[in-house]
Amino acid sequence: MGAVKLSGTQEANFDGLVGPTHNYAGLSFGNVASARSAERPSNPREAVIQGLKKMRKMRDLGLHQGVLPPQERPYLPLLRRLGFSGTDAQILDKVRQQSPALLASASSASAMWTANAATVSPAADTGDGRVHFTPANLCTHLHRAIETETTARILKAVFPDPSHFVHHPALPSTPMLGDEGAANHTRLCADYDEPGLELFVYGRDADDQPGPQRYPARQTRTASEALIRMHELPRNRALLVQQHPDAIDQGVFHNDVIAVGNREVLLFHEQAFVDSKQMRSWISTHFRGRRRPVFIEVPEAELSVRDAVDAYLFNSQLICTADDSMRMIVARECRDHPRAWATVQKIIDDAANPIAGVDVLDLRQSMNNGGGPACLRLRVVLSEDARAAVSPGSWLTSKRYTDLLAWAEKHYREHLTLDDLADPQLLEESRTALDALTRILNLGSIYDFQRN
Ligand code: SUG
Repeated sequence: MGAVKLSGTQEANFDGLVGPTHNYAGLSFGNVASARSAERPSNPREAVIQGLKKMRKMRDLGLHQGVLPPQERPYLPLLRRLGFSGTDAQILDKVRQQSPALLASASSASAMWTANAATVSPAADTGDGRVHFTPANLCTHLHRAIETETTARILKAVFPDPSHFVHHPALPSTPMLGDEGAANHTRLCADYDEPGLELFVYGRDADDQPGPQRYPARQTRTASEALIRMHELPRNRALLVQQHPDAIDQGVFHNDVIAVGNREVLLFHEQAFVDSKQMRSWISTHFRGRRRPVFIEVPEAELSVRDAVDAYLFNSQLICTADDSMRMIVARECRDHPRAWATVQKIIDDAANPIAGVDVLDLRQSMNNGGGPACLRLRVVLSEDARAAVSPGSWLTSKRYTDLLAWAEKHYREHLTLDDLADPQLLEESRTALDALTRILNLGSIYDFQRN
């Protein structure tokens, strides 16, 4: 871990640690990997270690890397609220018998995909010069909707200083305001400390607009419009873009499965948006600063949407390195896919864009649920002062990396099936693990079981 840290205003990544109940329950209709993996046994320990190695790699590349904790699962407060009563063990037994689907929803480790935790607008873009956070309501799926309250609490603990950070409440949890956070939000800028353009991608408008026929569109235009107002973004610096309904119907359940932006670069598939021509022209007109926008549009004839969904090429992270160039961080599935890998090579070889290299990560445990490199991280652009205002225990240091590896080895199982979710011992193990984690990350009592 010797790389020089990037200084000045930079993008930091906050990755979600995989929770001890990581499993494959097939909960996400419209996410083809989730359906394909349903009921397969998982390996939570391998999953959390794969995520930690990813964070370490980012840190080795000189990036500022933070850690967000997993959530308490199975989530007993949900089950009690739905009328199950008795001791924790009795509740788990009842729900296993009466509604295995509810047990699965209450047990998902889905909070690991922190690209869905919140929408974040950097200080340079907002009316009051502070970083704005709005936790996503994730209201299309129960297992995700139950993340919001704890996520809000965690974000406030990690970004506590009101002179730098503003925390909005999540949007009301109703289909009209479906909000899935940063997975449908991209920022382009000439330099991170300058005002940027924020793109808000939605899958659904008013009911009379043509939308996807097969799979749900999770992000609504009405939600994105509210975020623009709440984050005090000037209207000439925020654009609403409609995701292509056909892409959603082919398994593009979030825009980050088909497009990714970093600094001046927007890498996207030809069929990502309803009208990419109009989007490109708006960006070119409104972009300010010492660089020009760079569009990398991958045609369907080169890589189909289906290929993109299989290989997760667009779910790569694009990161800036100390020499001002960029690298792509891709999942192993991308290298294993000949057409996707050819596209990656082409992008790297093309001198018209600043992407100069690629790193490959093994994230198979998360990928099996549709979570690639970009899903696992929440990007937060921070000045040096704002970085100093982040709760110090949330940064990945060499020591914390070693502590977290040892913690995972100690507390996580290597084999988990859906039948195991009702095991009271698993609940106990998870709580013990999370309690120890809040001490490693120095976050105080953020979980319901610690507070009650
Ligand atoms: O919401 N999968 C997640 C994957 C989220 C990926 N995030 C981004 N693209 N930013 C989802 O569909 C699967 C859980 C299961 O089936 O067990 C799941 O929730």
